[in-house]
Amino acid sequence: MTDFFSGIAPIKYEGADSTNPLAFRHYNPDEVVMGKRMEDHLRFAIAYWHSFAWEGGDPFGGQTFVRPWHPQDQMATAKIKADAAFEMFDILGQPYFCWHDADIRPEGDTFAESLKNFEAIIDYFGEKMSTRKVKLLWGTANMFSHRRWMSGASTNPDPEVFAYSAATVKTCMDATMKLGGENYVLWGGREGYETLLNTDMGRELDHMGRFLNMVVDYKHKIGFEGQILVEPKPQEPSKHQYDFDAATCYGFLQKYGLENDVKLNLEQGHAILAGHSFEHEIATASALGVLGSIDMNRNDYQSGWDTDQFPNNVPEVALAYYHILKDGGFTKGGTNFDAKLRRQSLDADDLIAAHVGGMDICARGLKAAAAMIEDGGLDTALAERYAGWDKPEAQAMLNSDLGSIFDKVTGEGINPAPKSGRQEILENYVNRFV
Ligand code: 3MF
Ligand code: MG
Repeated sequence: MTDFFSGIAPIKYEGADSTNPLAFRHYNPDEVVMGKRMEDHLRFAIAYWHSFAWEGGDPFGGQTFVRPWHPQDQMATAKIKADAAFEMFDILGQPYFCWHDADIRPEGDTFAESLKNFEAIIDYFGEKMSTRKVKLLWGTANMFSHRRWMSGASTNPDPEVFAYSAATVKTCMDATMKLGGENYVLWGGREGYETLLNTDMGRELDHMGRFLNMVVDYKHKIGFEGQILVEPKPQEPSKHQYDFDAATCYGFLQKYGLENDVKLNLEQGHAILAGHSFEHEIATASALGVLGSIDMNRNDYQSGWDTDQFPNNVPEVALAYYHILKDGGFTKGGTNFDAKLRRQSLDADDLIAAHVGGMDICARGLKAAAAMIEDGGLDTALAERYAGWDKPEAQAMLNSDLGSIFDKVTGEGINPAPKSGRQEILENYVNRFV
């Protein structure tokens, strides 16, 4: 037991009229939305790195947070950190959490020492999970913070770093499986480059493709039934990252024969950095059959970097869940809060309130998305817009050729009349629900 969250009771649903800052006003886990409990739709997860490992630093200044688990370079404090984390899970009651190896264990002087620390904490987690409902949404390896990864992990010019990466991912997949994790994620923060003057891009892409194939082979070897997910992001920390966005990742997966074995973990802030909306990335992955899971946060629209703030924009979140529900909803994936406090938000109740607000925003978005689907207005508009394609002669055209189509256009004097796209009418429609 720590006393970090002392005085904060488990968060309850009190309804939309509640003025209690530490109550849910929209997230009601048992409420049924489109035939499924809200908790089972949203599948919330807490990210260990932002909530417990990050110390409040930015490029201009170091630590602002003072926590009972600091300094984080000792096994004793790693256990205090785990105690506090599970105390927060008990308060919020979210069904999942996620970690990187480096978030949960102190780095050792050797690979073997880091692994020993890691395995001890995984066992400690296992004990805590055995008496609770909280589960692991995904595990991942941090292959971007330590200086050994500065030139990449699987794309590093040094084969010894490739080897260290492979060994690291093996241990993280083993630990994810041991804890019953439902996904394994790879985000390549330094799988990219700073300058082409020192980079053989084709070789690096081939190594990354080979590495991911080894990950999939290992998944089958150990019988891991979770999804393997890659997480697109266009830049930061690398100037150019190979997994730029959903469409780029799909092309990569196809080239290396992985499109049926690997799906995507999409993040709101990364979509914005790539110049897309979040719903664009979700709809792209859905159209390509690779929507896996989401990292929920938001980026500041002025600053142009990855601010990882908690979500607070219902219309944006509603459109994201609209496309997730249209895809059939999460199976193994979920909503991971890859979001951090502002560095001035020092207190334990800031951390709780941030998650309470984020969960409520997502619940409101989900309810709005479900209401739009149940109303069917957008489906009707789409059906009307594409109705011409339901005609047999339109379908037959797709199986014909340019010459025959030319004969038809000239023979029948085809002269298409432009029709309104009705964008403002549809935007007004969405605003009725959000
Ligand atoms: C970086 C991220 C990462 C990934 C994480 C798991 C540190 O912008 O979003 O968080 O989510 O590495 O893939
Ligand atoms: Mg993320």
